[in-house]
Amino acid sequence: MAVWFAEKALLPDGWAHNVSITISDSGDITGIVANAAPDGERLPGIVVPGMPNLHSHAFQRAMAGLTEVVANPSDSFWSWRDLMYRMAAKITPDQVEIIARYLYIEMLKAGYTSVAEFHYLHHDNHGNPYSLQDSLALRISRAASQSGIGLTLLPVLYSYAGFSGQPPGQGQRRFIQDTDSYLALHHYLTAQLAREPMQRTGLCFHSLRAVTPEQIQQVLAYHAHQPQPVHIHIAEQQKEVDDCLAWCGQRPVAWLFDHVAVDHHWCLIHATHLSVPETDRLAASGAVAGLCPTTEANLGDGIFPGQRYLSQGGLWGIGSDSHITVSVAEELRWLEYGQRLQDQRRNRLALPDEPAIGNVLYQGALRGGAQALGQKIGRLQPGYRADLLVLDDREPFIATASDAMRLNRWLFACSANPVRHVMTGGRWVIKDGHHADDESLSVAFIRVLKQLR
Ligand code: NGQ
Ligand code: ZN
Repeated sequence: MAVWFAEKALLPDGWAHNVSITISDSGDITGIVANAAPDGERLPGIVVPGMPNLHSHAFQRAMAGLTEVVANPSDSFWSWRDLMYRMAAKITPDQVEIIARYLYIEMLKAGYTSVAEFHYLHHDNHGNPYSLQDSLALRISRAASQSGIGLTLLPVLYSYAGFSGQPPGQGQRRFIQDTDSYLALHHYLTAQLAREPMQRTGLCFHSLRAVTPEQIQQVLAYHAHQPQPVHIHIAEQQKEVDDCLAWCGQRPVAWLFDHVAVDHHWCLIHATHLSVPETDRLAASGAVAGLCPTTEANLGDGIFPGQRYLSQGGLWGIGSDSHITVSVAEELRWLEYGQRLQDQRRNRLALPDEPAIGNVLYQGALRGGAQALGQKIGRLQPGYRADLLVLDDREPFIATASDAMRLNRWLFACSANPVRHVMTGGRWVIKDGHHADDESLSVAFIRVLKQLR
């Protein structure tokens, strides 16, 4: 057991002062007392809960920046995807693990203390399955445990290239499973991850394009006795909406709600293109909208109807997805800025009882992110995992901020990252901006980038 003392800490209902935080040997918070007498070791700075990252394709970190080159005048999400397939086709198991380890350390430094990995890289480069013991998903699990980040591992069911069961293309050969092989992988990984205290599995469908309605029903029926997080990409691009309308006469989110019991276990990734009724249904469902503003901007997806969704009480969280950038602040800032650019107004994502945008953004992303990962995280509260950030109180904007303005100052004013120390599961993983494996992993990551260039 350890007792820490923070002069300022962000609790579920706001900032508290002189907070004593007790953490068990197993890494959970067992006591929080505000206005306490100084006791225990002082946390050198300002304490906030670590942020869950609810959407990641780790291998895509290796191609960040390389696709910002015009190949043809109509470059789009779909031409980016072809380049992504080319990267996915050649990557080796060792490379997957090194990229993920390096990325997860970048995430920790950025303030993400857990990640949901949407993992569909299943087979070797000929499209032949690995044995379960050699599955690439285990490389992800190992990368997470070695970096110290929490993990919700989402092995992905991916069977088809488009609506109505179109046969997969050559570029998708490493992704393709049927329902049985998917369930076997999920079962195996769940047993393996039971040994990792900060890891769990969840269910995942790549998209309505990549699975049939029957497959969704089969997987959910198989797991009906044990509900768990369920993630899906949905309505990311207008073309997906158009193809879905051509397939069934309904928009993707409307179809999902009419055919599947979407509840608080679900996380709908992107959900960019929503009609007003779809926005309101998603908000009322208790499911999480998994927003990835920097990737959605990078890929030209569109803008999520954030203001309406928040006004309807919708839950949401953030993901760094393709990892074009790895920054909690940038993700949250762009969520708000997208709304401003679209509406030609300022301060869009306020709530009736919370006028400061930074507070709405940070607390909202903690709540939705934790729900989407299905873990006891995202709150400095007894019973939750001790995942926390210490912000540098020597940083001028952080040092001088009032309680009401502190998150606004971080998210909208700091040009450098003020995250100084990071604790996950009660252990320090980032100290003064550094991870114990920084040097060895930079060398390994440089080697991988050269190999993949
Ligand atoms: C993915 N990426 O699965 O990596 C997707 C695109 C697709 C993002 N949505 C590929 N950012 O939709 O098939
Ligand atoms: Zn994605």
